[in-house]
Amino acid sequence: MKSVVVSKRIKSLEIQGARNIAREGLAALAYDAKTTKAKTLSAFKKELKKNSEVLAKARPTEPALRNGLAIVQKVVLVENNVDSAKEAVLEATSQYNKGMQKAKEKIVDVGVKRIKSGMTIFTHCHSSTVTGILLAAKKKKIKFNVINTETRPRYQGRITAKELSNAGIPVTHVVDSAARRLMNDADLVLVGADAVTADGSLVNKIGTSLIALAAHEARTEFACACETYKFDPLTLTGQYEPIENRSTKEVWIKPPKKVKILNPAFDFTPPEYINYIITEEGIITPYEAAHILRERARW
Ligand code: RUB
Repeated sequence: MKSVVVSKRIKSLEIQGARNIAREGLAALAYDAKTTKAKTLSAFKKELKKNSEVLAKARPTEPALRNGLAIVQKVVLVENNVDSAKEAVLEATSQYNKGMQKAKEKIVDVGVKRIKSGMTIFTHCHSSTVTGILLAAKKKKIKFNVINTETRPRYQGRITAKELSNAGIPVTHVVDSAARRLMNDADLVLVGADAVTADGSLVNKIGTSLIALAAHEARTEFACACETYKFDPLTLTGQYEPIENRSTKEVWIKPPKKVKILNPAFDFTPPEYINYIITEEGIITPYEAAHILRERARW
């Protein structure tokens, strides 16, 4: 079952970042639907539900994937045989992935206008949306520097540093705790998102909220690049965004017996620390998230 294999690759961070997780997760769901041995519609739906649950559980803080999985579950409801249900799954997953790709392209178009020659951009973790904007700015011959954090405990910052520096962008790589020390050197903090909640909070890699605090104190602009696909409709109905706690071994393999380790993967940055969110619908304030979520009530 590809969904099981891909969910393991997502859990281990071999596939990381909200967009990649959503894209690969939905592609696996589509593959399993296409190659199913289910003979009846109810067996097909049961298998689809099980695969969706396996994928959704791989990383609980990923509404971009969850929203896509929910759409797929919904479209099969009206189908009355296995073949048409298969077609519906393939069509819905492909539309969703195409939509996310288009959204990223629009975000890059908008975001690139925020990068000016001479600027220093501070980023955290690895967001393909953020690197997409920075690579596009480089292509436009805009000369800027990047400061990026290593992103403990899994060092996704190294992916960012390699990607940007391979493209010829000057990168200064720092430990996470150097953020406040360097904030006065930055003109803009630009991070990605795993989720945006109905109250306008940003859920992103652990440490993002500390960086936002430092940016706020230094009067450095703090922005997030995020498709509205990552806005979480469950938070509109009162649910809290779940925060994934990862294996403590990522932090310390053999800690002393009495030391308790916690390894939350994400944190909440409140809207008052976010200047704007770059979405495929243009630049919005975080407070507009609830409005956009209400418009997306079909989810
Ligand atoms: C990645 C992370 C990224 C967002 C956005 O965390 O926090 O900033 O997922 O990424 P992890 P993208 O490495 O734990 O998945 O813009 O690529 O969707």
